[in-house]
Parts: sequence; C-alpha cells; structure tokens
Amino acid sequence: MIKIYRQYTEFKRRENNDNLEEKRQRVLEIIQQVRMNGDKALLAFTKEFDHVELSSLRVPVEEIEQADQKEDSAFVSALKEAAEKIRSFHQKQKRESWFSTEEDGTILGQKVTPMDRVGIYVPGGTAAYPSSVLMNAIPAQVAGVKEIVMVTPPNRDGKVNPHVLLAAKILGIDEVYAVGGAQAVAALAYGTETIKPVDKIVGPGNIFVALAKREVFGQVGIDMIAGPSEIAIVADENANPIYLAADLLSQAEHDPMASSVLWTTSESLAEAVQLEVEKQLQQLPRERIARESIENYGGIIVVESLEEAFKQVNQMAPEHLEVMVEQPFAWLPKIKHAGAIFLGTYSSEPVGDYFAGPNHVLPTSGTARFSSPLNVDDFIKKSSIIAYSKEALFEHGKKIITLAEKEGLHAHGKAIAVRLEGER
Ligand code: HSO
Ligand code: ZN
Repeated sequence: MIKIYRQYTEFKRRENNDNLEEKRQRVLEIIQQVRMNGDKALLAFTKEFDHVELSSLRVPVEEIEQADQKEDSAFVSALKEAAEKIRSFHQKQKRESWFSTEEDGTILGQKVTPMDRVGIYVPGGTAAYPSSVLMNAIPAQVAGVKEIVMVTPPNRDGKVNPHVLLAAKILGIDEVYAVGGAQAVAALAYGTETIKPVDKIVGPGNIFVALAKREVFGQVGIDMIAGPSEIAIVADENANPIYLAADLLSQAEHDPMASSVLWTTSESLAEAVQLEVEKQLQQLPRERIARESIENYGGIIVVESLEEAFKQVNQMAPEHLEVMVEQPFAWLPKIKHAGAIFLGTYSSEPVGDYFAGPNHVLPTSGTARFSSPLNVDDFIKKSSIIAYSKEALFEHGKKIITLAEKEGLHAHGKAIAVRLEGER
C-alpha cells in the first residue's frame, strides 16, 4: 500500500547508505587492468562478468545495418518519429559563436566548437533502452560531434541488444562495441588497441559504471551521475486518480529504489489514489519492482494548500514534476527545482520519456538544484576570443602593468611594456 502522510517531515527520503568503498576499490583495479592490458583485459572482464568469450569487441557494421529486419514496423517507425521530435527540440538549444566589436576596434567573442569524439554507455539487461540511445546521442549529433561511439555489454551469446542496435542504425552510429561495466568506461577514457579514447562519456549505468565514470573524470568529461528515477506530482481535487496512480507507477516500475510522490490538497483524492495504485499494481508485469519502490520510497502527502505543496516539491528537487491542477501554467513561477516539468492532464510523464522531444536524461536525487537535463551544451565547449586593438592596448596597458606588478608577476608586465615602448 502506498502510504498517506500529513506531514512532509514524516515522509522519509531515499538515502544511499550503500558501502561504496569496496566497490570503488574494485573499480580502480579494473581501470588499472584496462590501462595496462587493453583489449586483453576487456575480453577477460567480459568473460568474468558477462560470461561470454568474445573473439572481437566491435559489433560488425552489417549487424547494425540489418538491425531493422527482425523488428516490427510499428516499433521502427515510432522510434524514427521519436528521433525526429527529439532532434527538432534539441536543434533549438544550439548556440552560435559570437563576436562583438568595441569602439576602440577590439574584437571580443566566444567560439563554439563541438567535442571531437563522444562515447555513449548503454546498459544491458532490462535497462537497455533504445529511447535512452536517442536521448544521449541526438544532442551530441546536433552539437556537431563527428564521432559517436557506443558501448554496451553482450549477452551470453555474445550479442548486444537488437533494439539498441536499431536505435544506433536510425541515428547512423556504426561504431559499437560489445563491452560494458567499469571496463568499458576505462576503455573509453584511456583507449585500447581497438577502442580509441573519447573526450566525454555519457549515459546511465549500474553502480560500477557510475563509480568508474567518477574515477575517469578529469581524463575525460562525463555527464551527470544518475540515481534512481523520481516523479513528484502536485494535484488538486479535480485531478483523475486513475491517471495519477498510473503516472506514479510509471516511474516506480523502473527501479525498487525509484521514488514516486504525490502532493494533494484533497484528502478524498489521496484515498482514491491509494486504492487505485493498489489495483493497478496488481496488473503490472513488473509488480515486484514497482511495489518495492512504492512501499519504501513512495508516498501521498496531504497538504493545506498548493502553495505549501510546491514549497515541499522545491525541497525535493525531483527529476520529474507533474502539475495536475487547474491553470498549471500559473504555478510555474513558484517551481524552482525540477528536472522536467509536465503541465496539465495530458502531459503524462512517459510522453517525455519517449516522444515529446525534451531529453529524458535528467538530474536526480535533488541535483536539479544545480543541474539541467542533458542538452546540446553538454557536447560543445567554448573558446574565448581576444583581438585587442593597438588603441586599446595603449589606453589600458599601464593598468595591466599595475595589476601584474601587484601580483609580483613582472614578466607579465614586461610583455605589455615592450609593446608600449616599441612605439617610441
Ligand atoms: N524515466 C527514465 C527514462 C526512461 N523511461 C527510459 C523509459 N525509458 C528516466 O528518468
Ligand atoms: Zn521512464
């Protein structure tokens, strides 16, 4: 049963008290092995963790080419259409380089350059989501990244998930390696005989992948470290309990650690949703996962006012927030911290997971306080441009020399002074 609370303080937030140190040591060893032994280490770890002996790491290009042949056409066309929607949304995020000319002739600006090579981690098993391939790769493509490679663990037959390959095919990605876990992250960061190192690694993974990403950060860029999924819903008395229950369960089925929370001003709605969650739970193929999540990390919080509800939502800073109230747009100014905000009855969260266009890689575990959904900016970097004019240098040179000398950096001052003197 999903619990009903009258105080937010009674609702316990998910805490991570896993002992990570042991796992971290293991990950460090794996990274070390991959750096020393390259492909040989990758194949050995694949044998150890994925229980399969591969003769080559690279997935043959023909296999990717043929990925659509065994899929049903409704799935292929839905995935293609989703890719188009995601692409057109991300196109709007694209930034241009800019230059501004000052009155003294100086030109200042910012040059935008895409990263050269990016690696996308795609988990194996039931979390191998083709939708996540689209969400990770499309912003990189829109940014202009030329080389996008994918790594994903093989199954016991040595094959990678065919739906994931279909997503790769739709996007035109032909460099895919059948390797997963911390070893795949190490290979992307440091390179091996077959895998050329990348500049940034993105994509979700299990705890070993997350720890490995944290360890290689600095050698390469990484995206966020994603935690279990979360959904917060704020509903008034007019919301439909069937829809609310379904939306809560949509994220609960991801992970036993997922957190689904409803805030409402209506006691009777709270009770109706409680019953409805139970009813729908029993019909879910992933009931076990969803039930564990709902019972441990789910809740319905009855509040005095919507004002109060949004205050508490801001404290949670959820990954997803659904606003199921009349006039949802009117509440937007009150919402400060949420990865993605869904407004109104027809904006059910899975619309955003798959199809609307915005990214479904979102900040979790309260990190929406300081971070954003995965976006095109994650795949570019900026260089500052300074083209100083003679006039500007003569006007400001002395001030620069003063600043340099106060820092005790006389060579800095001299670099300016020789130019000022050169004109004598
Ligand atoms: N809701 C997940 C993304 C996802 N849902 C993938 C379905 N497939 C991220 O929060
Ligand atoms: Zn989802």
